[in-house]
Amino acid sequence: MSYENITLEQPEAGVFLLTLRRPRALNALDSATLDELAHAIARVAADEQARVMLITGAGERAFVAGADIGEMQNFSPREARAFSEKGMRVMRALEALPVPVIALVNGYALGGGCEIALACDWILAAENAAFGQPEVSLGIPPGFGGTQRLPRRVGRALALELLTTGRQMKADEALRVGLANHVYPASELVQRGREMARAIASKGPLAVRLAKEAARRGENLDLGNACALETSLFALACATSDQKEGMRAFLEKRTPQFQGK
Ligand code: CO8
Repeated sequence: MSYENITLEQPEAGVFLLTLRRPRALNALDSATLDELAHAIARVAADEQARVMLITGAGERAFVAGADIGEMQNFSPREARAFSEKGMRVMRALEALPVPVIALVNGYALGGGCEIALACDWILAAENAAFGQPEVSLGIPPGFGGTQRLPRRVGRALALELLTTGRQMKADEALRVGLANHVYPASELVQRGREMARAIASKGPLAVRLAKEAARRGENLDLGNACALETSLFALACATSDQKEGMRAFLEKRTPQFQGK
């Protein structure tokens, strides 16, 4: 499949960079873009050499300005349901990727754009980032998971304020409330993302996947079961040659050579 609205590059081994590219609509998500996203995410999911994925928006103004309002304008309830379900599948697939996924939010991340960022494992924001769920201004609630992931990320009270007022949150506030992990000048954002990706790619690949799996799957378990899950995954890691290599390298005071096995 060739893409028209996104690009998927591999700037270095194991590091994928997905860029949303619909400049005429500030990278807004229409059905075709969601299909392309689903396809690209499946490619990364199937790649055993994948270490980390970065997602950003083309241009200087927007990460993603939401779902495409032109496409949604005349939706029947049936079409709206199908579109919401398509978006939901993309967000779930993103969240379920076995490798860390980092959103590089450069400019507007509104509506479906904020929902993509929330489906990523964490967010690096440019100084001009603006997050928000402005759907109520259009007479709709969010439809790609924003009502569920935003409260889980920033707490129910702040999420409900944002969801019901449509207020935009700037980068400094996003940093303060824990929505963004770091804020950088816009011109440095991709570079900083790539540096972080490189740092992750240098670690034990299976250990990184297991850490993500434990954190993600444990989220919906009670603490006892979540810790039992961690124990099982920890024990599994000790069946890998990477674990032997990582510990041997430490004791021999050298850099480990991980094989992902
Ligand atoms: N959809 C379609 N086109 C868009 C969108 C969008 N979400 N956002 C911007 N554009 C277009 C504009 O129409 C404009 O096109 P044109 O140049 O042809 O007039 C172009 O992008 C540039 O936009 P502006 O001229 O408006 O640029 P500004 O700098 O003045 O403003 C904003 C930038 C603030 C981002 C403004 O464009 C804006 O408010 N955009 C809409 C933001 C929004 O409401 N997003 C939420 C959409 S709803 C949603 O995401 C729901 C997801 C789940 C749906 C499931 C239900 C079925």
